[in-house]
Amino acid sequence: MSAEPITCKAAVAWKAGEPLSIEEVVVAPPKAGEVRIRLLATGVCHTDAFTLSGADPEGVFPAILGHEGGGIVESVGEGVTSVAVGDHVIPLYTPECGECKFCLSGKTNLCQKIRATQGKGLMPDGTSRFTVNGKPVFHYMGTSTFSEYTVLPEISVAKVNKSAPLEEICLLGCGVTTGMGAVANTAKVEEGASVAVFGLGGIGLATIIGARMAKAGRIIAIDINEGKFELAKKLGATDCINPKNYDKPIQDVIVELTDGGVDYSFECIGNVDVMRSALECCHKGWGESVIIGVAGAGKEICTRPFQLVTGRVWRGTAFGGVKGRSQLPDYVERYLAGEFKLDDFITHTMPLEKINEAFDLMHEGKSIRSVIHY
Ligand code: NAD
Ligand code: AHE
Ligand code: ZN
Ligand code: ZN
Repeated sequence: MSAEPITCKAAVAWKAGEPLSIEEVVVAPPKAGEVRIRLLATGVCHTDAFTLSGADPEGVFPAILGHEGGGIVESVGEGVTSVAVGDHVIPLYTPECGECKFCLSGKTNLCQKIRATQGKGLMPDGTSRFTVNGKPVFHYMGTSTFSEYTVLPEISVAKVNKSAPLEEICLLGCGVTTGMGAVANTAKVEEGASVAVFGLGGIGLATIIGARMAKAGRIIAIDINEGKFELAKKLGATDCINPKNYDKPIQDVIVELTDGGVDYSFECIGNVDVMRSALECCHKGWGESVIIGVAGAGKEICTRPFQLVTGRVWRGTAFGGVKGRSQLPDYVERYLAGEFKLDDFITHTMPLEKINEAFDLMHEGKSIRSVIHY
């Protein structure tokens, strides 16, 4: 029996810079190669706020934002074989088709099979599955988790262990995986290495967890909000530094503290000036800096080329280099095995109706992750 449209609640971003508005949205059935899922929970990531602010060159409106979800497959379109109704899944903004040049390269997780349409807020066939009062509303990052139901391409869901609580493992849909993966896959931090983490939100704290798991020797946590330091220390930071307490550039402070600079640094803010500091606090000859933060339209990074000539390396990472379909289920298993905790990240939970409070809490520096429970 083919699926029918579902009318449900979603938070719609009508315009950049305006609060989200709770609307009745009609979610069309999944087409061939697509699945429709019922969300149980979604985290709110800074990237949602970034796009809502209007700073995202790919931001289109009206749209249903959200990309850190956990849900259950409600119906599947024609030809879908890898997931079935009732499966627990995490939506993937970085899909894994397994057959494009990128997937086959073995060098990247950045599957490009549907990237063009995804970046335009559309499903792979160039249309949207969402309407409000008969008018189409755009998808976001191929996931749109700020809705009770959403439609995704089959290649954009990771099937995970049903015994894992979706209200927690939704955080593996972006923030926690990104930070942990950046350490393990992108930087490949080794035992005893020194690490600097700039920005102690969900991403930075997950980076600290990853660094601790890699048995880094020293983990220096940097933030201008000292309220973040307690949790950073609990998760493994050995030093916490507020750049505002120094009258010289923070990179100079870190170079002095570490006898020449750190082995690895991670920028988890999206500030191009901090990206420069993160590179320049790396050790001459080998230090590597990984950009995780997302910077707004028109922003550019700069440093003296001499920084690179003398052996420092500048890298970036999306979703921590993790291949969602083949590797994310194992993150869930590791969570279930108790290797790391997720509840430390969840400072607030709320129903969809209060989602704007999640953005306020983030901007006020009061939350790590707010999780919406449907
Ligand atoms: P967040 O808002 O929860 O945390 C950011 C932290 O940075 C806050 O603690 C804030 O106090 C701190 N900060 C701000 N300005 C600072 C400064 N000048 N110096 C030091 N600290 C400063 O954000 P988040 O959800 O953790 O996301 C962090 C960044 O990572 C965002 O840019 C987000 O878009 C990006 N992100 C990227 C990926 C990826 O795949 N590359 C994935 C997820 C998030
Ligand atoms: N659309 C923006 C860039 C946004 C961006 O960099 N997104 C990250 C994920 S952030 C998750 O919180 C990402 O995966 N990038 C790779 C990709 O293909 O989008 C812009 O600048 O245009
Ligand atoms: Zn995110
Ligand atoms: Zn691919």
